[in-house]
Amino acid sequence: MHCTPWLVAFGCILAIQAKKESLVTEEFPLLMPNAKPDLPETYFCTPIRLDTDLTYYIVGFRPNATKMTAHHMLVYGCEEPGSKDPLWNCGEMAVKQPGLKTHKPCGSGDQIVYAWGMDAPSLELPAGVGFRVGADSSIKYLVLQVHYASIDEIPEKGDDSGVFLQYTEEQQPKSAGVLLLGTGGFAPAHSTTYFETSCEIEDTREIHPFAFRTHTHGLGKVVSGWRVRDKNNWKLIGKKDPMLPQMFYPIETEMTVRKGDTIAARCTMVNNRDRTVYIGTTNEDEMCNFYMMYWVEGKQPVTPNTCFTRGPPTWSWGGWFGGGLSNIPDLEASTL
Ligand code: IYT
Ligand code: CU
Ligand code: CU
Repeated sequence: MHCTPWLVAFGCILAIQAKKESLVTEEFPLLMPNAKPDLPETYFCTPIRLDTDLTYYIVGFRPNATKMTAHHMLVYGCEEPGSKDPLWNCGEMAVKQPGLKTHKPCGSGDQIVYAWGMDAPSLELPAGVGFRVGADSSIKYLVLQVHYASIDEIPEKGDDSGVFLQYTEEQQPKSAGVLLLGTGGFAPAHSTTYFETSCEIEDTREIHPFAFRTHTHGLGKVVSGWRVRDKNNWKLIGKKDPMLPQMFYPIETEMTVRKGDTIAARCTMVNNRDRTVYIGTTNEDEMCNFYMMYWVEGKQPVTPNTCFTRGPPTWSWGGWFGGGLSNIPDLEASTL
């Protein structure tokens, strides 16, 4: 699009703006390769290797989910995949399919770029925002993980659940990224326990959160994520019942996060069991995660992209050896 000098500047800008709105995107199918899980609760992973000479910008995700078959699906960006096989077992709390290797989704450098739970809609990133993958990025592979809830609806030829990646080769001015907050720690038997984490933001750019996702296992009641200014001025980023589909929900409030702010998350867990429940990777354990999807101007996402603490009982938001935060919204952080 070129504008000859006599075109009124305004008209020219409109023309360019119109072109931007009509961004040309392609769709790439990241689908299970006619997978045939033998049992429910199977977690399968399949990789795609990205061209390392070209940079692609993922601007949207369109799920191809066969109802009832998939409980959840995750798309990981990896430096190295867990395996280079077309299909492998990759569940944290999984049934293992004989004949297939078992590996984590990513071998190294992993981050979640999309999450689908029952009835999740497509995820379109804001205008001008893209997940940068391929050459000019640490994401060299994309790995699809499907958690099979049921195998009854899988056709003879196998399952093709997955996601259509909407991408462009046109450079996007803003980069999408995901900040993962998590904790360690444990919940004593018959207790309500707060799993808390927080980190100060060092990046000098303005960070624009636009979606969030929560993840716990069965004991999670409420997960809330906050921006804390001056360690005492709290603003909610997102809050959800983690038993709802664990997908990325849009952030309603327009807000930015900047250097010196603290990002904080709390998982309120109720343990009615007769035993202590620890953070860990099996169904018997727990996890406490708050994912914040954001965009920043420029080519690189924010690093570090994780914020983990020891969690309870030794680490808490307000503790001296914890987050050093005050004016904690105790009730709002633990009720829906
Ligand atoms: C111990 C824990 O909290 N694990 C979480 C978060 C996590 C995700 C990634 C930890 C690491 C990662 O590289 I990606 I280290 C966890 O496993 N969360 C699950 C998985 O991402 C499936 C989830 O559903 O959020
Ligand atoms: Cu699942
Ligand atoms: Cu988990």
